[in-house]
Amino acid sequence: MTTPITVWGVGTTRTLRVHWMLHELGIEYGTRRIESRTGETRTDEFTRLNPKQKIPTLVHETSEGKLVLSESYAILKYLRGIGEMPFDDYQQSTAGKAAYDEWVSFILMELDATSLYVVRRHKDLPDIYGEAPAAVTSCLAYFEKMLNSVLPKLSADKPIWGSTFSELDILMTVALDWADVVGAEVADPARAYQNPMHERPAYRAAMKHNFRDLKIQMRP
Ligand SMILES: N[C@@H](CCC(=O)N[C@@H](CS)C(=O)NCC(=O)O)C(=O)O
Repeated sequence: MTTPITVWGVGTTRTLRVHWMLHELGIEYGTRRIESRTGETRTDEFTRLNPKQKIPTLVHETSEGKLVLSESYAILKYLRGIGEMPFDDYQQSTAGKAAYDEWVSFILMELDATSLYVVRRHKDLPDIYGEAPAAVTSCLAYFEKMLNSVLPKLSADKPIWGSTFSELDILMTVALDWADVVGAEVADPARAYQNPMHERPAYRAAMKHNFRDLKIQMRP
């Protein structure tokens, strides 16, 4: 049977975000198991689909045509829009929406792009991105400082935004997983928040799906 949704990409924390959301929503989909740093993102077929040559990439065949979407966060939001994941009153309020934007900017910019991803590039992949020990040290410290600033908002028994699980929990949990991979310190309240997320059946299923039988193991 063919399904209208196909995800290109496995084996990274960014592809995990998308597989996790699809499992949470219980949406059936197909996977093209291409990996980063294998050359598989540079084939003509994939480049026609995503000229950025980046995974994950989502393809959704609908009655209105074919939607091709890259950027894992945009894919999460799109999937939430077509799936069934309820919003509570706070999440629909103006203040709640502003808090959502605040979390997204914080996780993607402060925790991920300016901290963990820099460490990943210059500590674990120096052959591609070059060595930069001073940047690695300062980005690890910056990540810890930024994470510590939100510790009072993290707890073991509730999602980070409103009263229900959302894509923000996927972004935050995967950032914390990523912190472990690159050797950043994750303080106890963040660990307490992360542990129950790891128990979610959709997380566990997505982890298996995303990291099985890889040509290149992500963990250094
Ligand atoms: N901002 C993008 C980043 C995607 C990205 O950088 N993907 C990497 C893997 S984590 C990739 O596809 N690299 C291409 C390659 O290494 O071949 C997202 O969140 O989806």
